This record gives sequence, C-alpha cells and structure tokens, in this order.
Amino acid sequence: MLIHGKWLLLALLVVGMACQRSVEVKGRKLSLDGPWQFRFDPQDRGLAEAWYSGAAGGTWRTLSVPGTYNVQVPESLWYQGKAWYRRKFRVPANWPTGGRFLLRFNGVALRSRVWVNGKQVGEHPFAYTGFELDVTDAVQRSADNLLAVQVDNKILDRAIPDKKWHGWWDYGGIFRSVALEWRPDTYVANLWMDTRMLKSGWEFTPTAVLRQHGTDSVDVSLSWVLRDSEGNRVWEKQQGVRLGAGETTVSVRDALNQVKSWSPEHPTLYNLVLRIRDELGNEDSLTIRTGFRQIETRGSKIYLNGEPVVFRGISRHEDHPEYGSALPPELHRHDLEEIKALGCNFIRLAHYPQDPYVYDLADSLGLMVWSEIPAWQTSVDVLGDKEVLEKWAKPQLAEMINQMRHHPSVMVWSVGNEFDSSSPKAAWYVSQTIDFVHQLDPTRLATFASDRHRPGKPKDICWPYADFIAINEYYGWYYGTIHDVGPMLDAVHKRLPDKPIVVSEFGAGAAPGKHNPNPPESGKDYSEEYQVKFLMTHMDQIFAPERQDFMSGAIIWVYADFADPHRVGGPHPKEWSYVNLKGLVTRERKHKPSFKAVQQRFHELAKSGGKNLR
Ligand code: GCB
Repeated sequence: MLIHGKWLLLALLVVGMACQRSVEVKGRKLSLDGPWQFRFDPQDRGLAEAWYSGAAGGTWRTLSVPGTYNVQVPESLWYQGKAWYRRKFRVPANWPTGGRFLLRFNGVALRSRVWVNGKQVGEHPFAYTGFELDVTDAVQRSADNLLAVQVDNKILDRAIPDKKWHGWWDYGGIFRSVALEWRPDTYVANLWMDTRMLKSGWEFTPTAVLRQHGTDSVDVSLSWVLRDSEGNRVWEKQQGVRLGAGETTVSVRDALNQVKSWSPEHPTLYNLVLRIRDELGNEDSLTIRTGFRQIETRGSKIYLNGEPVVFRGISRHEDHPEYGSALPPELHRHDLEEIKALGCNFIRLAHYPQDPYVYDLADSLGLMVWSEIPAWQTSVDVLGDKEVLEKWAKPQLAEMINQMRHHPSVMVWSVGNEFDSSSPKAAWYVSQTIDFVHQLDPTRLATFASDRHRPGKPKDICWPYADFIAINEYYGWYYGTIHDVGPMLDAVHKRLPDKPIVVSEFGAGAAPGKHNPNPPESGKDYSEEYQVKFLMTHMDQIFAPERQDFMSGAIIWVYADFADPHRVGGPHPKEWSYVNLKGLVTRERKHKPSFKAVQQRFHELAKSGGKNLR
C-alpha cells in the first residue's frame, strides 16, 4: 500500500505520541529493536561452541525483536529450552567520548545471558522485569560490535515461577525492546517520588539513585524541578552532594499546598526533573512523570487520597495470537483504552510485571494498578525455601518495585497467586515478602491472591500478613453455584473483621458463538449467556449494599482470552483447545456479549460509588 508523504508523516507523529514514555533520559539512545539473527539450541551446544562469538557458523534465521520465537517460528510453539540471538551495532559517531554504555533490556524470557564482542557482560534470571548492563569495557567505539544473547525458557524446579506453573504460555525470547544508552560517568540511575497527604496539601519526597563511576569522590550539584502538565514550574530545589564511587541514594522532602492529586477520575500528572552537574561541568538528567496519591487501609476499607475507594477492575495478560507476549505499543494502548471504556478504575497485571508502557498508559488514562511477581501456584516447598526467597522472590520484587514505583497508578504490589496459603510454609513466605515490600515501598499496599476460601476446605492462614484480603473465586464454575459468593465473603469477613476484602478474580468461560438461552446455576456451560449470568450474579453479591463496609471491589478474570496450556480435554470445547475462554473479548479483541453487560454494570457502580442499586 502506498501512503502519501503527508499522511505518512502524520502517522509517524501519531505513533510517536502514542508511545510517549514516562521516563526520559538526557543521554543518547540507540534502539536495538529490529532484525536479529536467531538460532535454536535444543542440544545446548551453543556455549561450548561459542555461538556468542563472531566465528559461530551454522544456520541462523532472521527474527524481529521484540518478539517471541514460540509464535514467530510456528513449529516451535511448544519449544522449551535454549536459543540464541545476535546482531551487530555501531556506536553513533556523534556520541560524546568517555562516559558509560548501558544495554537496556525491557524483558527477555525466561532467563538470559549476554555477550558483547565475545565477552560475557551479564545475565538475568527473571522474565518479566527489565535489566541494565554496563558494557562500557566491552564496547568498541569505531567498529562493529557483536551483541549475542542466549535465552532459555525451560522452567526450573526450585525457582519463581516453578514447575507447577501452567497458567499461561511460557513464551521465550527477547519479547520487549532493547536499547544502547550513553550516559556520563556520573548519572541519575533511578528517580521516583513518594507522596503523603497532609491536612492541607501534600508532603512529597523525590528520591534518586545516583551512580558515580570514578574512584575518587566528586562534588555534584543537584537541581530538582517539578512541573505541572502545562510545563509550569511548581517547585524547585538546589542542593550539593559529595558522591563516592558506586551508588548513592539522595532524597529531599518538602510540602506543597496547591497541587492536584492523581485519581482514576482525574489522573493529574506532573513531571519531576533531576539535573545533575559535576565539577567538570558534565551534566545528566532524568525526567519522570509522576503524581500525588495516597493509598491506605483503615479498618475494613481501602482509601485513595483519603476517600473510600471501590475497585472496578479487570485482569489482563500480555497475549495475542499474532504476537504472543510481545505486544506492540498500539495493542497495549488499545487494551488499556478499552478497559477504561469498560468502566474500570483498576487493572490487575496478571500475573507478572508487564511492559513499562502499560504502566505509562495506566498513569495517563487513570487506572489503578496491581503489579505481581509470577509466584503462580508455586509449590510451598519452593516458597518455604530460604534460598528461593533470597534468590528469586526478593530480587524479583525489588526489580519490579524499583522499575515501576515512579508510576502514580501503582497501588498494589502482589507477592503471588494461589499458592497453598493454608500451609505454614506459605505463611512464612508471605510474611517475609510482605515485610520486604513494605520496607522497600511503604506507600503501597501489599497482598497476594488466595483461593483458600471454600467452606469445608483448609483455610487460608496468610491473610493476617496482607494489607487486604484478595480472593480468587470461581463459585459456579469450578465448584459450588453462582449464589455461593456472598455467604463465603460474609464468612471470611467474620473471621477477619478488620481487613478489607477484594475479589481479585471471578470469571466463567464463554466460547464465542456458543448459546444457551437457559443458562444453569453452576457447571462449565461455556455459553455466552452463562458468562453474563455468572458475572452479573457475582457482582450482585460482591457489591451488595450490606457488604459495603468490608468489600473494596472486584476484579474480573479476564479482559481477553489467552493461550493457556491447561485448557484442553474434559468439557473444554475442542475447537478452543489451549485457549482460556474467560475473556470478555476474544484473543483477537472481538467483544463477547459480556463486554457490554459489564460495561453497563461498571458505569452504574461508578455512579453509585460501588454499591448495587438494583
Ligand atoms: C485462576 C488463576 C488464573 C487462571 C484462572 C482460570 O485461578 O489465577 O491464572 O487463568 O484461574 O481460568 O482458571
């Protein structure tokens, strides 16, 4: 198709605007997205045969990054194991001399090792958080550089996630963007702003992590500026600090009267800029988009900016038949805009940290975010292992929090989903991880999603450690009837009357086009009518006026159907094998009737403040 020049320019501008990010660095950036060479390594020969070196022969095919090989190479849908990527890059001739080269990967699944010019420069064991490698000593300035990445999407036994994980496809590959960045020797490595409501106005604490690469100490002047969305300066501060080698965390605290808070209804954003300058005049700066918000629990209710809040939420996976987990920015935007239009004020990023752009969109559209590490039904023997806690849980939580904490939309950090929370080993894990999260970020709520609430079954013993009780329930699908939700919520509330409760999952499968004019009260009916009846009946109970004092919302499972290795056989419709059908839209984003029904109910709930009026 030919696009007229003017329209092409407009299209590029629109894409550029659509992709506007919440973090801006002053340094230089070279995108390494695009074609890479790729090769599977099922026999694990690559390391011994030095496939990371320029000399590595064999047959390499071209794959586009970001992408997942399980989808890009159709016959490898089920592939689990090692694979290699490589490409060349050149440092742009106009980049400054000296300074640092950083390679920034936003997501490589499930684990990765990286080489530059044959030298191993780092490795990263987690799939869903980004990582940054200082590759200064390996990069050549005026010649081609060879970048090689070994990825491995084999699931490990004693890790998070572990072998019990089968909740979504274990897509492998470099599935999010990659870039090379240049920064001066002293630079701002991270920036965020904690906020606290005062009787009048807000207290705020801008905080930065500064990195200094010399061996001597250097004097650095810091200039902090906060601007509103129109660019007006609302606050500024200058300060001098002496930095030793390595990392230093610097923060300032102040208060402002006239700022507006961030909320789903009014997602007011500010830009915080930190500019630093060393004795030699070298400068660096980092800008984040941020906002003023406070989330807390008081007794059995959750409060946002001092007002009771009720979550009207939905969960979302990163999945699409064409892209696997490597969703392009337009699709992220499409999904989050639709979720907003559905009447949601909340999104659960299930079950892992998602693309940074998703958090940017939540900030600007006004969607509160639940962000989780992939401890999905992890075995309690694994969770109860101190080594797993130190190697897999804490660092994964720390990466998620440090990378996403500047987003005003983030309200909840979750330490996992549906492990056996009736077991003392899980209680130990939850107490340790929730403590860890609170120490790192005392301004957000911490919890996990529990499925141990069924009458007559072992009870959850982890809830006392969580800021609020999050319940995944499928009454009328996997067990019980659609009318059992209310009594279960009342029983949980009776046990722990001082904790807010949120239903963090409820949903029923609907095969597109399958009808049943008289849907039942329980069982895997798979009709579109049953899905609507299930969701409405559950919401009748969750948002009932008599439960207002302890219910703080409901999060539907799930926005879109998604690839799920578990969905095969039994009553699951054959033509939909390996597809989880609990979406309100199909994998291709085509609406099911439930979309409209939920939209109507969520808009009513928005008007009533979260209380059923029927
Ligand atoms: C759950 C899980 C979610 C599944 C869902 C289902 O409880 O948390 O990952 O996809 O149920 O469809 O069974």
